[in-house]
Amino acid sequence: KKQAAKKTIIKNKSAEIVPAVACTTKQMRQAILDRLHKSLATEESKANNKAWWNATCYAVNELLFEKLTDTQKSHSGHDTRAVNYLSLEFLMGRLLSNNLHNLELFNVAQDALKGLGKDLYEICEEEPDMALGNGGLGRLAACFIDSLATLGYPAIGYGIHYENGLFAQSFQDGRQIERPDTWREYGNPWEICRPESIQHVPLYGYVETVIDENGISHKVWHAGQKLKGVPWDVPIVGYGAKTVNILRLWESRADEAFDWDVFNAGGYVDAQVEKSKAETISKVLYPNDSTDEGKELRLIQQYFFCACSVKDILRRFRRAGNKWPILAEKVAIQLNDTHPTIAIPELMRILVDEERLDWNFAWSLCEKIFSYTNHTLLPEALEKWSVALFEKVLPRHLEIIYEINRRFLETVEQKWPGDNDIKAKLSIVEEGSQRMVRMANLCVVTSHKVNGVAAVHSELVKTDLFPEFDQLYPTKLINVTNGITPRRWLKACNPALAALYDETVGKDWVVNLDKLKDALPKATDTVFQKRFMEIKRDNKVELVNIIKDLTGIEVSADAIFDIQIKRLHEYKRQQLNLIHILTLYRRLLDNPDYDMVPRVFLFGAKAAPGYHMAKQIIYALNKVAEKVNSDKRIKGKLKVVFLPNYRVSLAEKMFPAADISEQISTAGLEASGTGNMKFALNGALTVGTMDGANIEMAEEIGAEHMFIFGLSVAEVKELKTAGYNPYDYYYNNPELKAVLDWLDTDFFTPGQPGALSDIKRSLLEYGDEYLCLADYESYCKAHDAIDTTYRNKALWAEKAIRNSAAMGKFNSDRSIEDYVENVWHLKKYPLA
Ligand code: B1H
Repeated sequence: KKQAAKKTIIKNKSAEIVPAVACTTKQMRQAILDRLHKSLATEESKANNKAWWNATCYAVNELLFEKLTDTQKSHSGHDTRAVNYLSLEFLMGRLLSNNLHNLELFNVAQDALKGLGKDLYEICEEEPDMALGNGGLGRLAACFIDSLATLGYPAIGYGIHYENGLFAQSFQDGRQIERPDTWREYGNPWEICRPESIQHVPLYGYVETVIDENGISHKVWHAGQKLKGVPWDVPIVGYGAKTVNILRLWESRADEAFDWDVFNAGGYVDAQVEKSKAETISKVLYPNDSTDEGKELRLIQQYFFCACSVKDILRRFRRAGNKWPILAEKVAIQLNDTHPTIAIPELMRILVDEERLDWNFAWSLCEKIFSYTNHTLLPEALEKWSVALFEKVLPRHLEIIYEINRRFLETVEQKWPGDNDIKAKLSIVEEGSQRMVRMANLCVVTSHKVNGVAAVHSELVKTDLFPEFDQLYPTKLINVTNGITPRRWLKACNPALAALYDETVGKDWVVNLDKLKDALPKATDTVFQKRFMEIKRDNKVELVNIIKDLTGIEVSADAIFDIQIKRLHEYKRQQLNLIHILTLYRRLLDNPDYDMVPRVFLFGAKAAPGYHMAKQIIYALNKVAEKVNSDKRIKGKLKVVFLPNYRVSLAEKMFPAADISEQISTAGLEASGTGNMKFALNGALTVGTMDGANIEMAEEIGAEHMFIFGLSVAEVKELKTAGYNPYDYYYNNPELKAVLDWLDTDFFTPGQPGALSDIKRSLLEYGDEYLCLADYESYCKAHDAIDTTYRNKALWAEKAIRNSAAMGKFNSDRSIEDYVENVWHLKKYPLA
């Protein structure tokens, strides 16, 4: 079904804009037609929107490829220091609208297509999301490479060219169904294959000790299998197009040269089998957000892309004619969580075994090159790989890890002589019935900087996760608060609000988000308030149409749009939102005249396919939605909508239409959150706990303009230490007891009593690990305050403006400048 994509057409201001790349409407129009005719072999009368989309992308490419080449020439000409951002995830979303905005050619393309009888917004809807990530961690990587290019820093993103990105979600009788995401089944105009930069990656096999002609021994790894890594480059256009960097994604293929025997000696069928085995390595993105599966294929994925990337980095270094002593002057490698940790022993292996450098020298280079970002404290997310698996897949890397650990434990011995408990705790290798390699420990030991992603999280990394490491290396653990790119998350997704800001504070806010503060004095200006809230209402009307298209559900734009969009996880507490919704529903049923501002609760979330409770929560929300939405007694005061297949492109339509942003994780568990920032920037008010970046948002906005509730990090700790008993809350709060008991009936699942009982059990019998019941009352009160505040239109508008205008700190350009100053030490090289 086609989604309504009609945006308020912004008055064409192209006359005032000096585009980064010279292109008139006429030229753009001709370029699109040329591509339609000459690249796609079709014509206006036959072309469907997909063809128009392709033609437009090709036309854009013609403009940006030149900048890409110029950037690469400039970077290699200056032999620049670059950051290599290694990440298993890049959640890019769509690129056409973003690239046009960053080239400052959006209006030009809009006019050009209009002249051809086409609507650019509709054309953009044709683009499949590049969903090569799960959630916040992957989207952060995408925002960061946008900022790196915008700021003019030499940077390469390295990742995997998954054939299937994050699964597509649909619902069947309220339950999540997963289907493969075939985003590039019919080709992808944005990627360039680079066969000239193919890499070969060994796996399995054994290690031999070899004595060289000088009588010195070294190790040689004889692989049992080899993969071929084929790079696909996606251009990353900085705003203003002064820099076009690349995202390099590796696709795995069989290495026919290595498997020559199989491929030739009559093993035709065996050869095909080997080939498809090799291709499985980059076949699919693991759909877990914040849990670790410990599967062999996943370790191989990690090694495959790290090995390709490290070799590619060294190839560029050598090509520049450089010598090893300056490797760390030219190369910075950022590890996006522990997933690319294996790059560390891989670089050591190349330097020591292949380049025959002295261990100490190689190690001193690694210490300067690597830095690591921690994104979570959840124990189930901290990666560990069994020694046995390592031994089988990466035997030489295991030896190298042992040697790194042996030397590290000597340092520990010096600091804490004779303390074996500390040694056991800090050791990279965990002893036990199954010996395990602790990837985070390897990262901390090696990296010169380790950062958390929001102030409170970074503090907890120091005090709770790595306290001894903090004593051992007092300047290593730092904070870099996350941010979001204002290009995608305001300029492109909310053109009307962007235009209002252009007019109010000047166009500079796009690259200097602090400028929004200049709009603060207008927060109490009735004319400005009216315009701000009219834009919000228009965005809500657009979302109303999308909701109708996607679900058939009718909602009113006059209701409060209360939105929770993020991965489904118990620590994010969608179930707390659920029991509050049930509370309102009960109040309405008990008293049909119950006075509340009509409210639409919107959800978007994917559950990891193997995460039972998360799937139950989706099911419950869908079942409650069915019942609530069709209940005439409550006169439309309450609606619940779970939009299927939440992804970046859907997010772009939801953030601008939100009145309330739900950021309700148990304090201490959401490392940062970044959706929280996107909501506020687009003028939503937050109902949230003092967790992650919410805390810093409260500092910027003023907590009095948010709906803060619940236990603090310290209070959570106290309660857990004292012994938490959810039944205390259950028996003491009749409303809470009633809604939980409701879940045991068949009210929401007629004929199937108990179908939702799992959720009640998790909140009572299983101990309510995430303290939903402890925060329930305070959460309900926060929602009552939302209702009261919303009735005061001027007050609400003032707060909405204050939230948006105070988001300056949370732009990813600031995050990147923090990394540059404290971790990477890069210089800018924008094109003239
Ligand atoms: C975040 C992850 C994550 N933290 C393991 N950890 C994964 C862990 O596939 N895996 O195995 C995938 C993802 N993701 C998120 O990072 C945090 O929960 C957010 O709070 C934070 O905003 C985001 C970016 O820093």
